[in-house]
Amino acid sequence: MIWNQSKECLSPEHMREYQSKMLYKMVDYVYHNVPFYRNKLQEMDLTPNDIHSIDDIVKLPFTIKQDMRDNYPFGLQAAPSSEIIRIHASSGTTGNPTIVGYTRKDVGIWSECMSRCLTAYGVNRNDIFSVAYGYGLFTGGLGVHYGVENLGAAVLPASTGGTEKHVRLIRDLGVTGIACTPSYALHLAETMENMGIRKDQLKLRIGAFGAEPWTDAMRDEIEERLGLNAFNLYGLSEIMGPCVSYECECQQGSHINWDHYFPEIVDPVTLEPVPYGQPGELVFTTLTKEGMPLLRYRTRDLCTLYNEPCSCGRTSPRMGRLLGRSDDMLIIRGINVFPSQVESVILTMPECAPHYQLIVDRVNNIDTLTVQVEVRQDYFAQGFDTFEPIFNLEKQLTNRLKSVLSIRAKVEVKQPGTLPRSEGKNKFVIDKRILK
Ligand code: DLL
Repeated sequence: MIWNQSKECLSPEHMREYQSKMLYKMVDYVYHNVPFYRNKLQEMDLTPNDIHSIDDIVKLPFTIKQDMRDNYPFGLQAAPSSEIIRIHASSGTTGNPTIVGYTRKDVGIWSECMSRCLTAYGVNRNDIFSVAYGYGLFTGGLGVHYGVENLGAAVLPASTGGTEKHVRLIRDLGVTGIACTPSYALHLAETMENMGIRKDQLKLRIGAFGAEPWTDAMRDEIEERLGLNAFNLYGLSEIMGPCVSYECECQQGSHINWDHYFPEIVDPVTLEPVPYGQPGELVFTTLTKEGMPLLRYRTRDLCTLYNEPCSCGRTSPRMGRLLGRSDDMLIIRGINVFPSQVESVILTMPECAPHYQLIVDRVNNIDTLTVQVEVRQDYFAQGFDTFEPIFNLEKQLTNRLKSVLSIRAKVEVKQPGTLPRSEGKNKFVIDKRILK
């Protein structure tokens, strides 16, 4: 089944015409409504009239996360605040989070695109669909929720946590679909097994997984343990949230909703365009967004785009699995964490030396973060070699990190001189999660 045949299967020629028209409109819109873009375009001696077709996108300036930080909170917003009906936030590299405001039309398009994803997975009005992404500032929960409602299936807004209760509800209500991070799906499977519940007691048949990297081996394991078909769901808050791309039944990459989010691949160093079939950094331009439209937003996600026809009939290009990132962002329990955020917290603590290390691991399918940091020599000499001050320091740091990162980290304060020092490229992060 296809949710929106006229858009998802539009011939590439007609889609080009449509995208060309929308790109002109979008550039005109930001030129007149976002001083940041007007200045950038003027610096490059560009006006909306220089946009004649979608190919002219390469003339436009890039946008990066730092631009949002510099224009915090609403500097990149194009719509007047009276038109904004929803605000989400995600982590920035340090300090300020990225704020994204949505108009009513944006939320409608988001739901439409999300319904396209769900339909491609095989979800229909008879399904009971559990959304186990976090509800709140994160776009996962509400984003998928609205798509399920728009499609007409029944949504169970389970959110995260309370896993045993959730497993019981999945069994008792006959829940047929679920959306969560792939690692949470494995945690759910484990909890279910520990509760003595077998997968043949459940009616689960479809899973929509994303928000963090996963592999085909994880797909096989989730499908085997939960007894469902697992599909990829990709998105990012800056562009919209979950719904930017989705797998169809062919599972040969994820179809991009390119009538709304126009993709390009560029070389992350030279920023030159990279052709289909070759890896590089994924860049999106929003073609229809009103709240916070973005031109050529550098996602930092590395992947390859394919445009060979897909036997499902959809004509959109597909993105392969993510190959990594061109920055140092970590995704821990589905939450974006930058080592620089940890550093900024450590630097506020006079007792701590600027020597630290992040250790990321996965225990029982749940990501863990340990932050090791050295105490300063002078504090060490003045009593910070005994249990109590160290314990209090660890507690204080844990709380500060929690409020900045939104996840709990285990803090270990170490003696001066015990953590490895950089040799050339600093290795602050040890990621032990093996994604095979
Ligand atoms: O993670 C939105 C989302 C929610 C997507 C639920 C899918 C499902 P952010 O918090 O802004 O938004 O994080 C975006 O997460 O740039 C990728 O690095 C990573 N990511 C998202 N989906 C996938 C995926 C949401 N399917 C960042 N596979 C992106 C691998 C993913 N990584």
